[in-house]
Amino acid sequence: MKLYALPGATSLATHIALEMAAEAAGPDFCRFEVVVLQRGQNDEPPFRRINPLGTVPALVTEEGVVLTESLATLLHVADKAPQSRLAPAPNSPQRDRLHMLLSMMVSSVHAAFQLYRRTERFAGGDEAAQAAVQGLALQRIDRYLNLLQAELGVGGYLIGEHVSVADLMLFVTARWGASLPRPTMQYPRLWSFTQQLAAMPAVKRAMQVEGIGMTVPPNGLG
Ligand SMILES: N[C@@H](CCC(=O)N[C@@H](CS)C(=O)NCC(=O)O)C(=O)O
Repeated sequence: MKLYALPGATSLATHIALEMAAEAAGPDFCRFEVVVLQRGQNDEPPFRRINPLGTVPALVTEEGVVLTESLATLLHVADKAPQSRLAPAPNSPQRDRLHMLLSMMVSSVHAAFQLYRRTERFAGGDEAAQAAVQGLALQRIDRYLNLLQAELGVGGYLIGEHVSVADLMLFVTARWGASLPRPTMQYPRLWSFTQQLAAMPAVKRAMQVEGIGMTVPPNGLG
């Protein structure tokens, strides 16, 4: 498999999933490669030929199919390595919960971050309009971070006692949130979850390959 990523972008969740899947499945897991694009390279013809939208993640599967959209890439990797327990078994209530939380994060929550961090795409160059959009985006993000924090179970994860791909998406989201006016550190259970994940070897490896730490620029990527 080959994953195209931008440093610290949504693709980080799929990158960590690949690391965790390989860790759990050992030689049974297929070889994978991660191509870390630099900002702007995603708009250039070589990558546009892979994903015409220019967005990451883009995952070339073992079958040679290009999968985009984090929901699809995360579930693909999880299902390739059931030993990793990154996704509960299909047709179980926990799998339904995984779909619900993942879908919320990749659609509503990600969109709210885009409103805040890529405001010019929605409000144009008008500074007053940008400030209004950012204010509304922050309210939405706060609502979702509170909700997701409340969804963390007693074991500290979103689903049961084991890390799932929903947790990986939450980690990426919480990392972005560290640069907000109300940063993730002010959501105590969410921040403790974030630190717990940041300490995992697979997370550290992926972040090292992408050349990132826990500090995030306040705008730009998203
Ligand atoms: N709905 C997509 C969103 C993908 C997306 O917008 N990714 C951002 C990075 S977080 C990106 O590629 N941005 C580059 C751009 O829009 O130019 C998903 O869930 O993967």
